[in-house]
Amino acid sequence: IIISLMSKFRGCMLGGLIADCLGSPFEGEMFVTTDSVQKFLHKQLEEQSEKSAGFQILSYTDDTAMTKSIAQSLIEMRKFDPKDIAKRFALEYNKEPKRGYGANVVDVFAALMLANYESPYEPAKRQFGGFGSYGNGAAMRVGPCAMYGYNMELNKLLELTRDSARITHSNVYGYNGAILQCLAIHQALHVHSIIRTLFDINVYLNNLIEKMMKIELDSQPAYSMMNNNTTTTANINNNNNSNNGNSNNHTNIIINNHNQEKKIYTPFSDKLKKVKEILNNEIKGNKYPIDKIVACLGNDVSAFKSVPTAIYAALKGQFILFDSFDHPSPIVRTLYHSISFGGDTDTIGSMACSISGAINGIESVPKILLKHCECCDVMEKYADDLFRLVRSNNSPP
Ligand code: F2R
Ligand code: MG
Ligand code: MG
Ligand code: MG
Repeated sequence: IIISLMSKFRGCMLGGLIADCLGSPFEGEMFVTTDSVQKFLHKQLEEQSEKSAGFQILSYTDDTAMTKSIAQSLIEMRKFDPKDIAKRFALEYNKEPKRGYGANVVDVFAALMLANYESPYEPAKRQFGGFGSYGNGAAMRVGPCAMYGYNMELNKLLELTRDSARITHSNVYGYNGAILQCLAIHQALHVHSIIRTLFDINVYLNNLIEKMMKIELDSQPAYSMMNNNTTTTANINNNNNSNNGNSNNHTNIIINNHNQEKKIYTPFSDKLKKVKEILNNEIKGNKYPIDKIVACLGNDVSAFKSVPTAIYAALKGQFILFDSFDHPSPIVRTLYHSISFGGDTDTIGSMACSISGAINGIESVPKILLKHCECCDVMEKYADDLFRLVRSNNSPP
């Protein structure tokens, strides 16, 4: 099956939307039971008229609000314009502040507005005592960058994505998480048929690991600054929200030829290797309980403990395994896994389903789920506009 690029753009945009809307009722719940997720999804998938009593329209959250702002800006400006994006973020927030934004990012919006959007990277740098946010708020909105950059040279795409992130997230974990999510979508858009075999999964992940490794080797100064800091809340290993056992496991000690120890930090690449290991074992028939996966990959609002989790959910959803939700669509299975992890369900779901939608196209998104979501017509239009922009401008500046 060959899926058209337009279908992939729509799948990416609307996949992100449905999972934001359907995932948000579970956001923040630490222990979600698979029974409750199954019941919820069965109810949303039931064929019923939108006019029937009790038909639920679910609201989108900050994930979609910020994705919309980036899409609108790229479409209207026909280029990446950080001041314009900053302005759209702030105005959108002021118009509808109750979309469940991150607790701290809202201070960036206020500071951006106060400075009339001059120096759009400065307010974010002042967050968290100068360490910047490592939340997943930059990764969750990166879909339009991946689509806009479909034909871009890799280095240009990376620069654009990093800069789109830095408007709110200046911490290396925040912007590298956004870069990883962008590359995951970008690769998914470039995959020419569905992912069917363990071989396909390993090709996809090896590509991602190779690219991420190079990026992380260039990020050593920023990583060591974060990891040497043990006194402030900014140290990601000391994050109290964390429920994983991976503090320190992303440090590689290298002995150089002067016999000195040198620490090399490749946290996201290391997590991707774990994703690969778990998926290989699962596809070969080994079973992992959900709490073990969550302990290993994470499920919280930090980019480090949510972006690799989303990539895992997207890839696992391509298969029908012993613990899959019984549905023919990979995007529905991905949504089910994402919500079952608990924690940041709207965001992990939204990132995972935008990858899945980019692989499988809009045909994989059940129409009935779209009807449950606020704003799906607008999101579809943005996907089409971005598609036309990419087609008319084979390599955007
Ligand atoms: N905020 C939420 N969900 C909770 C409330 C939703 C609920 N429905 C309600 O409104 O009642 N969800 C959204 O936030 C996440 C994205 O967050 P973003 O944009 O990254 O925000 P922020 O504030 O920059 O970071 C989030 C938190 O992470 C911790 N943190 C980040 N950097 C830190 C650092 N350097 N040191 C210490 N802590 C750091 C802080 O606790 C931040 O508040 C998405 O889930 C989206 O859906
Ligand atoms: Mg949200
Ligand atoms: Mg909030
Ligand atoms: Mg969230």
